[in-house]
Amino acid sequence: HPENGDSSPLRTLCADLHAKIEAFLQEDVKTEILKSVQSQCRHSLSIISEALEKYPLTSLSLSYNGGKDCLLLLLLYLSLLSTHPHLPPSLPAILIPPAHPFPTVDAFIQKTSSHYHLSLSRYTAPSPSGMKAAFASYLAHNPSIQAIFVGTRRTDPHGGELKPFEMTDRGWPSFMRVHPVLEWRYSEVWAFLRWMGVEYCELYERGFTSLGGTNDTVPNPRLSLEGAEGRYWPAWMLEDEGEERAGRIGGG
Ligand code: FMN
Repeated sequence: HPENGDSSPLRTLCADLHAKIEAFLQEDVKTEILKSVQSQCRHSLSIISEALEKYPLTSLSLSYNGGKDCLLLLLLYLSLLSTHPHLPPSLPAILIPPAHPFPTVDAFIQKTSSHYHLSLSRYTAPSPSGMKAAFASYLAHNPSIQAIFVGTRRTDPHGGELKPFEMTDRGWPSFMRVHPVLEWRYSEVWAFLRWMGVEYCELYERGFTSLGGTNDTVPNPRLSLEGAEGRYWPAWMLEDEGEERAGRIGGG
């Protein structure tokens, strides 16, 4: 077992998550959805392992915005770190919030970045082109960072053509994007998070299925509770996965 930091809070957290995810993978699950979640987990873990072989931990960061997909990614990443020999006290992560963030999402990010021991660099309210500037600044201030885990899935607006390991596009600050959860379907993400019993952002309990900013995100109309105006089913009840972004305004 790793020689130092055995009882650091981060290592304890990683060990707990590792045990939980291993138990899930070993379980003789009965439903098709949980079987597919098991295979998605194995696939994602293999991509994260590959990243950990290719890059020293000090050169890895995580794009974290408090959403369900990056939460899923974070849990898998932490579980694999349980046997890493040299864990820092906290892990590099970067947040580039939308121009008009939800206070609820902010609060969730605060709470979870502390709970999961993230050292979160936050860049405030960028214009769309400000995202490049934010990454350029992040890399300039953190020159060891070479690769960033991103929770993009295939069905996201920009997810169609991505590979698990993909350098940023021309014209973007240069780093490797690592996409371990590309192939997860909407229902699988929820099945996993609910099986794990972890806290997720409460907006998902109120019918939001995709989190943007306050100016471009409303609860998903497909989840509206009949006869109870302004009330919604939780995000995980959405059956038509093609409607995940039905609460996003303006195609964002
Ligand atoms: N967009 C690009 O066009 N090329 C890139 O190389 C690129 N790299 C990104 C790397 C990271 C870590 C993140 C978080 C975003 C990157 N983006 C890049 C922007 C995303 O494709 C997307 O436009 C942005 O995250 C906004 O997503 P949304 O429209 O779903 O809110």
